[in-house]
Amino acid sequence: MNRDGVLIIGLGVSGLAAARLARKKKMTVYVTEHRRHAANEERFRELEQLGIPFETENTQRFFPLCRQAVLSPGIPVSSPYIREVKEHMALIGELEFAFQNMAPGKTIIAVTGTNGKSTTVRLIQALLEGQGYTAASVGNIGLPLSDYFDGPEEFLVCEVSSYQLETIVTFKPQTAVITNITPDHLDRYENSFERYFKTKLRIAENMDSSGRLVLNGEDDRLKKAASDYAPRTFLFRLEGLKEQGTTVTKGYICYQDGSAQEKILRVKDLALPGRHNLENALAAVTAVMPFVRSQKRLSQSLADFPGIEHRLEQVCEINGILFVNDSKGTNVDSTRKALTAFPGKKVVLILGGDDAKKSDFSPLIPLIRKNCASVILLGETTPRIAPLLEKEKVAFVKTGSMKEAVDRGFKAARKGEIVLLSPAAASFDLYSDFEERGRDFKEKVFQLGECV
Ligand code: UMA
Repeated sequence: MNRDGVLIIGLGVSGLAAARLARKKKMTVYVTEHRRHAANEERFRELEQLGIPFETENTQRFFPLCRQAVLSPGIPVSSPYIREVKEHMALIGELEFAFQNMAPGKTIIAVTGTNGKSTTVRLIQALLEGQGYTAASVGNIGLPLSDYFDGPEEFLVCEVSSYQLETIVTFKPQTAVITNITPDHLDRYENSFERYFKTKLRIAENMDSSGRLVLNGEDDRLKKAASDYAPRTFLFRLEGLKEQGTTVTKGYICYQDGSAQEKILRVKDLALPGRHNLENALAAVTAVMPFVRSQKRLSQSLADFPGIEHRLEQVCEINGILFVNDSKGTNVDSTRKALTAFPGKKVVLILGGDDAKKSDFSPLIPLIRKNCASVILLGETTPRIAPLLEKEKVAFVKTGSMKEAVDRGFKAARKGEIVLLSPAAASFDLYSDFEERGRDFKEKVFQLGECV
């Protein structure tokens, strides 16, 4: 029996992209996916068109034909099926598979971190394009690296999740950025922040001294841990930066390398709102600096960048109430950042979602007390958040749908206040992903009345 096949495990967007890549590279490929339903029907149809054999339950049927498995990031390596797979063949993740097959000549800038990844990725792409390069934002942002392995782009700006880093072997970006690391996804790491932290750092494990590692300079633990790695380290921090990297001096975003300091842009000319976005901007500048051809164009692209959908996205204003979609706020830290993005304004917060992560919501309470007029609870987390708010005497209502949450938020908010969807939880209790949740929020907002 010929054992040269590749077994793609999972037929989400990653699995499909890996299957396409394998087929283009003329590999013998099989797909195993444990569910066939309306939402993935089109993917199965594509496999049929490509002539790729598949099964709709995870069995051992293809094991004797395969030497390598390619895992989708959402499937934990510790699951019983994956343990069986590993007894029969080598296992890598989709990101690693794409990297191993990457066409030569591309520069990969990889971005990981708990929050700010997507904004930083999109901003790096915009800054590179502003310099005249071709670039794409890929990876965990929703566009698997496998779909870009032989594309025309000179730069691939790749958002990388901890899930993807669990299964790398040789993945080696030229530049890596770690935006920040705070607790998230701990359910996947036996509740150990240490394990999650170490997984994130794997982004730099194959880089050598020609690489550039961009780190959040406010995180001493990160700086210390990164000193074990080979690439040159550049930092970003809002103030007091002594090392090489990007900081704010006298109201200007400044880049410093050695003794010289270059002014890039006045902070108040940045379109992106919030302190955390300023940090993302500093990170992005630090990452692109070696590729800058025109500093004037760098300043312009930085000033013009409007932000991304579902991330503190200003939807519209109705009767003087601003609606903000932060559906991508899927963890506690991210919602804390959202709550500090509107200084001097009171917020009606729509909070809650899927409870699989069993996050501790108590770190939100001081900011809710300080910045929120009231809280609208939605989703599976309600029974765990409600008692916390009750204890702190914070006004809240429980709702059962996005429509109800938006209607209640609109009624509760006064002129000049903000209705903010920032759930601090994943969306899978009511939606297929945070994008669907964000779109639903916006749709319900648009139904309220005339937007300005
Ligand atoms: N499955 C099996 N057997 C199992 C378990 C699952 O066959 O035992 C199947 C599932 O039915 C599913 C597939 O395997 O069809 C798993 O797919 P997946 O969950 O890996 O999803 P993809 O569509 O491939 O999307 C993944 C990322 N999803 C996750 O990491 C959970 C997407 O990140 C990413 O955008 C995409 O690859 C492209 O790189 C999403 C995410 O939530 C947005 N990421 C987390 C985050 O950002 O916090 C890490």
